Amino acid sequence: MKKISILIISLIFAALIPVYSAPLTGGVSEIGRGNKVVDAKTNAPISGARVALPKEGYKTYTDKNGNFSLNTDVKDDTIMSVQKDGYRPFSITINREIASKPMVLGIQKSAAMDVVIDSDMLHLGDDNFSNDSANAGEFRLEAIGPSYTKRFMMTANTLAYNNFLVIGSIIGIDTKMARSMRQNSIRNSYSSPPEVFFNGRKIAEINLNGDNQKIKLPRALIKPDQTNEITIQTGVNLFQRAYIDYDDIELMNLSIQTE
Ligand SMILES: [Ca+2]
Ligand SMILES: [Ca+2]
Repeated sequence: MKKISILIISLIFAALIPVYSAPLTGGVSEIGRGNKVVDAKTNAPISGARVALPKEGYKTYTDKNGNFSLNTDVKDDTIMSVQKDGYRPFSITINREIASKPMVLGIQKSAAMDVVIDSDMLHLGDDNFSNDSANAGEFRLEAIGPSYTKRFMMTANTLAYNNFLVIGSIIGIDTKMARSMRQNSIRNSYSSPPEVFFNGRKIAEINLNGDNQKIKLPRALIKPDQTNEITIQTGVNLFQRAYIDYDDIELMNLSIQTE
């Protein structure tokens, strides 16, 4: 009995030693440190901004000097978002290389006529994708299907300006152009581009992944002081004939901005 308890105690100590010794030998990683959120116009630090990596289920807030650390592992491309009351939703696609250097993120004050359509991360597609797809390793949210539709109001005075649908960030597009830009490593296939519809008319195709993509809303299609509708439809794998394989993509921060 005594031998058994000694054995158990030794096993507990053996299990604890690596845990305690890790910080002594490994030190504190500098990756993800030295980051800051500032006002894009004044460069003033912004405290209490919410910084998130939605797919990693990670969030943190900036301190009183606008500083924040990313205490999580970043591998492939992933979307980082910054939210703060009174400012436009901000997002940027980062990866390990980008996260390993200090990031200074300038966010813009929101304008009176801005319409935030969606600030959540959306996954379009069918949850069926190759490991070679753009950002395949990062998908965690379940797909909501091949398309996303949202209705929103636009006031009559927007007609005096240029209005844009702004997509904060988009990843996972596997078009021929995305492949030629080395945004994925698929060799044998590609997909048609995601399509954007405004009030039922196609207004754009999105061929590349990236941040802050702006699509002009044709003035003639705007319904002033009424409900307007935006639809984003993901593409299909053009080399899969046996069944429909929608291109799995993720996007974040949809808004209407006026200039
Ligand atoms: Ca798919
Ligand atoms: Ca994809």
